Amino acid sequence: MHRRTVILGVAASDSHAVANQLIAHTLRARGFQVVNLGTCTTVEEFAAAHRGHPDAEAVLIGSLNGHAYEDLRDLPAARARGLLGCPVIVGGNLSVGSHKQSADIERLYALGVHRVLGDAADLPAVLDELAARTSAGAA
Ligand code: B12
Repeated sequence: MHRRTVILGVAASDSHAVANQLIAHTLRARGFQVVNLGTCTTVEEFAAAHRGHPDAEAVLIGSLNGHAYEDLRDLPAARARGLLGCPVIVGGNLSVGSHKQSADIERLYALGVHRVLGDAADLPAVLDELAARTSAGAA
């Protein structure tokens, strides 16, 4: 039976582990194979994990310390090298400070992130939507 796979981790400068563990637990309980790279994961490490699991539906990257943009700056270069060809979903507390601006989100999309989410509870629905879109494209 085909097991749905996702790659999960926390951005390179970030050591916040709680949401990461909860997300892994929740998705495993829903039947996903979760390749969890844990905290302080570089774009290069996400790309290596995707090479090892090319069937992964998405790469899920958490960031809480406010430095998501800086940590993901290598994403366009990785894509230009043909790496990380699956959807990348980023979530958490994505910029420094309590006042969030739409520009903080827009610059993540400009790096090539597919979805930016505030709440990990939205992940299952978003993964289902992306999977449905992929299989509709393949049909
Ligand atoms: C616990 C904690 C720590 C612990 C972490 C311990 C550990 N091993 O995890 C310690 C003390 C180490 C720590 C350190 C730091 N922390 Co801290 N920390 C927190 C705290 C209190 C709770 C975080 C937490 O675990 N929440 C529980 C989880 C379940 O909730 P959550 O993380 O918010 O996740 C939700 C969403 O964000 C989202 N989400 C999270 N990840 C993902 C991933 C994906 C893929 C998706 C889709 C969604 C998603 O879904 C979750 C459920 O809704 C928060 C404040 C707060 N109350 O949130 C500050 C906070 C995150 N920390 C903060 C800061 C600044 C730091 C430090 C830089 C402090 C310092 N000067 O050293 C360091 C950073 C270290 C580093 N290199 O990253 C700030 C970030 C500010 C910002 N972004 O502007 C916060 C918000 C505190 C604050 N108000 O200032 N921290």
